[in-house]
Amino acid sequence: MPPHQQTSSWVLYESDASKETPEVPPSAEQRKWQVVWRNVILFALLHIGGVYGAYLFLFKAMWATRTFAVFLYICSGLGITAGAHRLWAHKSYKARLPLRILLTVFNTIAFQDSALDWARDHRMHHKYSETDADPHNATRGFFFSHVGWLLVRKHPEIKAKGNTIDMSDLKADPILRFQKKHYMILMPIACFLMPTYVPTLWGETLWNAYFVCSIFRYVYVLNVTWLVNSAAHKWGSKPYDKNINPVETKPVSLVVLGEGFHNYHHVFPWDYKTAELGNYSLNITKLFIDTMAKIGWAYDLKTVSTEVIEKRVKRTGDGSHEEWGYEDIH
Ligand code: ST9
Ligand code: ZN
Ligand code: ZN
Repeated sequence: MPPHQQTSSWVLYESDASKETPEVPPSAEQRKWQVVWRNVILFALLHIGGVYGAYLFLFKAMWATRTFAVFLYICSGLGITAGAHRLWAHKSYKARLPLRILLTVFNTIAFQDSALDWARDHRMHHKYSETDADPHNATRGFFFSHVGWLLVRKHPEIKAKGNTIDMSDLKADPILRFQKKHYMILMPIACFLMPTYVPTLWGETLWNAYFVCSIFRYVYVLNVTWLVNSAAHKWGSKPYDKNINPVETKPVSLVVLGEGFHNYHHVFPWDYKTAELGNYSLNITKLFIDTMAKIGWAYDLKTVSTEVIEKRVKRTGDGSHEEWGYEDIH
């Protein structure tokens, strides 16, 4: 087995501050694609609709409709960042029932498949990062890690190694089971019908409401999410571990509600901030979780000590940590 095919020793909830990473970033071997043409056609149509929706958003829609589209972007985005990612995939904090229900609703508006399936793929992405068992293996290039992985059958390694992922914690949650069981009813209501209906209450046309608040908003949130798999595995600095591909990128972080500090996140995946400091302006998700903690809906927020971070920066960082100015702030 070539070195990049070997499984990582990363354990989901334990500190991997001492984990050794290969000195040469991995690269993928040739692969025969089994293209799923249904997805190619649906995503092509969706993106054409998305571009048209962007035009209506910019030039035609009512201000209330535009505001509602942005509101849905933030809510559905939080359903992915605070819900599927930081709460369910990583268990970086705990949430009480009302927050779990709210995040499930937000998550369903985002239509990125059920939170159970999302978390399963994401746990694979961390455990088998940049190998064939990583669903969006970034060593296969920008396009594959962005959207290509949703257009082809999964690599057999994903299905083979999938059973090493313990999902019992999430399967025990009746809300997540309910979402998965009724996904094909809940998702169309949350992602398409509700966003199309609500703007008609202030006099918007069904046409504008559908293309702006459903299609454009959905395509936009999909693409910024995918940027974390593509751009944030490619262009940026590596203050915490220079031997892996994930990077720190402020531009991406800005549009993904604080999820662009991806070098940090891959090194310390259990930190609820998914960043060293979690500057509010670039990390709306941290602001949201902190607010939920203040009202008692979120608790047990996990983070990483400055000493552990500094040790790791010295041992495997690319030297860019100082440029980020963290030393002065700590
Ligand atoms: C979407 C998801 O877009 C995006 C996720 C992005 C993740 C980003 C992460 C970055 C960090 C967080 C940042 C967030 C930022 C957010 C910002 C917001 C502002 N383990 O999949 P199937 C087995 S979704 C174990 O059909 P195929 C299993 O038995 C977009 N087993 O494989 C499974 O059956 P079941 C909307 C696994 O046939 C069976 O295989 N959704 C695993 O190869 C079949 O699985 C779509 O467009 C595993 N990991 O098809 C749907 N995986 O599920 C697109 C599979 O019953 N997907 N198995 O247990 C598909 O059509 C198909 O999945 C496929 C592969 C064609 C891609
Ligand atoms: Zn990643
Ligand atoms: Zn993650």
